[in-house]
Amino acid sequence: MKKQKVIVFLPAYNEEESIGDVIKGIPRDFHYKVEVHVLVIDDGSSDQTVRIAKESGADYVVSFEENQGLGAAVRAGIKECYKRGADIAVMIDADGEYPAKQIPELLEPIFLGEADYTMGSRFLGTINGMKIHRRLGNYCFTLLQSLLLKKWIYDGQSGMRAFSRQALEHAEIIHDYNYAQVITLNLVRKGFRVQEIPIKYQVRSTGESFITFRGYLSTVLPAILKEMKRPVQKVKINYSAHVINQRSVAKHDVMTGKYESKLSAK
Ligand SMILES: Nc1nc2c(ncn2[C@@H]2O[C@H](COP(=O)(O)OP(=O)(O)OP(=O)(O)O)[C@@H](O)[C@H]2O)c(=O)[nH]1
Ligand SMILES: [Mg+2]
Repeated sequence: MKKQKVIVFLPAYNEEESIGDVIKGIPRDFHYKVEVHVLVIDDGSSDQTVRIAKESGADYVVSFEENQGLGAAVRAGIKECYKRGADIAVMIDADGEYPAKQIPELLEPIFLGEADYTMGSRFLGTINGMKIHRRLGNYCFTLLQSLLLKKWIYDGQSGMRAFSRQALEHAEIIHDYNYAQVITLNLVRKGFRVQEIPIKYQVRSTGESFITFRGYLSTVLPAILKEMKRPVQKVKINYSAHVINQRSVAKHDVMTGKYESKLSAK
């Protein structure tokens, strides 16, 4: 059987201090039926992000001439992965907050044919260092998505996600500022199956966050309402497109970091 091509993409804006370690931490060789490539979407960085990304093993870099925003960067990442023939794409922030080594776990429900879209969930896993106002903001925006979708979601703002090829083909991000909420509303309404995987989250120790309360209220909230008003068509999903295993024995303990799965066995 042909290997499945997984492209891991990182949206990055001035992340020279952290992007190297994130790229080096991406598991490349965790299953004999999977090959992993790394793509960086450089959102007009003015620092050494691109040089360090290449030196650390990035296979491809797409650079915007000017900063366009995280929503635009993720949209470009999705498009590029699809164009490059990815069977599955993973996105992970370049700021080192999300555990690249848990990418195989994020992929597992897709390889088992149980999900088309997965999100690493900080609130199902462990959180180190998130400030209280950020925590409350996350709860509110996650609750809003749950109510709109009539489906319980634990972490709607995660910076670590995976998409089947069909999800890549159909995902729409309707604004440039952010993607986190509108893409989930879009994919779930189209019938894609979402699953959340517990992850270990560590708040950034370098660089700068672009999240502002005002940005969320003035841009994200109207975009959520706009997305919900758009009519979307259900997609006929191929549930077994990426199946490479029988049901695995995934056992993950976020406290000890121990993980056992048939997928991680070579
Ligand atoms: N700051 C910023 N980051 C961007 C932009 N475009 C892409 N990114 C990248 O998007 C990812 C998430 O950005 P963060 O600022 O960390 O956003 P966040 O993780 O939701 O917020 P924090 O919890 O404060 O870290 C990082 O990898 C950034 O480098 C942009 O226009 N501004
Ligand atoms: Mg971050």
